[in-house]
Amino acid sequence: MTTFFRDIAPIAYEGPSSSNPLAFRHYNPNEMVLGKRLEDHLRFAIAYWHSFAWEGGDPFGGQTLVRPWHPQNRMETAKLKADAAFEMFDVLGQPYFCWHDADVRPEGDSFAESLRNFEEIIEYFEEKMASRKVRLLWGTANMFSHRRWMSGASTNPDPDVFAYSAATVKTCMDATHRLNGENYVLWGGREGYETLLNTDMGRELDHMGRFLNMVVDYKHKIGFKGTILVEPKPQEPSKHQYDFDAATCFGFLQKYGLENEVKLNLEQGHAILAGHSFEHEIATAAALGVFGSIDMNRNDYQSGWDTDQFPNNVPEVALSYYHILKAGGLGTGGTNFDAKLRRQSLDAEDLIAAHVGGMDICARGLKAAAAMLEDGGLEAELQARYAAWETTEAKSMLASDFDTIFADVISGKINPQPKSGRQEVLENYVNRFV
Ligand code: XLS
Ligand code: NI
Ligand code: NI
Repeated sequence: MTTFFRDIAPIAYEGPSSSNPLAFRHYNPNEMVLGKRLEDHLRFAIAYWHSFAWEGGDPFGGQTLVRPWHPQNRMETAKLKADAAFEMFDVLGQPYFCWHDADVRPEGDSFAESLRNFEEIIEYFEEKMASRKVRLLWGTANMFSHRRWMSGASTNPDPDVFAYSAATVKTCMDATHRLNGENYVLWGGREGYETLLNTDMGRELDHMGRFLNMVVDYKHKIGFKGTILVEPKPQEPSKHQYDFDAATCFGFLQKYGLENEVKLNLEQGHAILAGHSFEHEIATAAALGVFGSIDMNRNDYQSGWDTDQFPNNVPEVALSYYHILKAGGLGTGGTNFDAKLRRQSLDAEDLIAAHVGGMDICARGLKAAAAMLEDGGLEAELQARYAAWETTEAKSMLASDFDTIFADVISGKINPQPKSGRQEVLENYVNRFV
């Protein structure tokens, strides 16, 4: 036992009228929504990096958070950090967690030493997981923090770094497989560029495509049944990230023959950075058949960078889950809180309250989304708007050609009459549910 969370009891559902900051007011894991438990809809995960590895630094100052598991460069403290992490999982009762290799183990002096450290921690996790319900949603490799990745991982101009990246991902996939992870994620933090003056973009994209094919081959070779996920992000840290958004990623997957093997892990804040709404990214991925999982957070809407705050906007979250439910739900994916405290939020209670609030917001959002689906108002409006496409005339027009269509238009048989798009009516409709 660490002493970090000592006074905090497991969080209970107390209902909307509760004023206890450490109780769920909307997230009741056993509540049935559309015939399924809320916990099984939302599939919450805690991100090891933000909650346990991040020390509170920002571009202007270093560490503000002081934890019993600091400094993080020793095996002893890595185990203490794992103890605290699992204690928090016991407090929150969420079903999943996620990690990068670099969050959980100290870096060694060689690849082999880093791997020994990593494997020891994975074994430690395995022991802890044996007596708990918490499972691994996904593992991933941090190939962006250490200086060796500064010019990219699989897209590095140096083939030795491609090799180091391949060996690193192999070890992270092995560890994910060993812990029965349900997905494996690749976020290309340094897969992009700062200037074309020193970058051969076509070659880098080919290397990234080859690398992802190796990931998929390895998945099949070891019999990993989870989903391989790529996480789009448009900028930060590279000025031009190759995995810009859902549509860009789909084009990339298709070019390298991976659209049936790889899906997307979409993040709220990344969607906004790309100039989209989160529901746009979800609907795009769903329409293209590559929706996988979500990283839930929010950015500060004034500062314009990836602030990774906890979500707090029910109407936004509701529309996101609406499109997720329409797409058939999260599947092997989940709702991973890729979110961190503000650097002044020093206490264990802050960390718990942040997740309690995030889980409640998501629960409210999902319930509102389910209510809209059950009511069917938006679907009915959509059907009405596209109803003319169901007529035999429209269907045969679609199967004809320009000359046939031209004949109908020039004869005056076709003469379009504009109809209202009813946006305000629809916005008012949504407002009844959120
Ligand atoms: C960074 C990304 C990262 C991925 C995992 O912006 O969101 O946290 O989710 O590497
Ligand atoms: Ni992010
Ligand atoms: Ni993320």
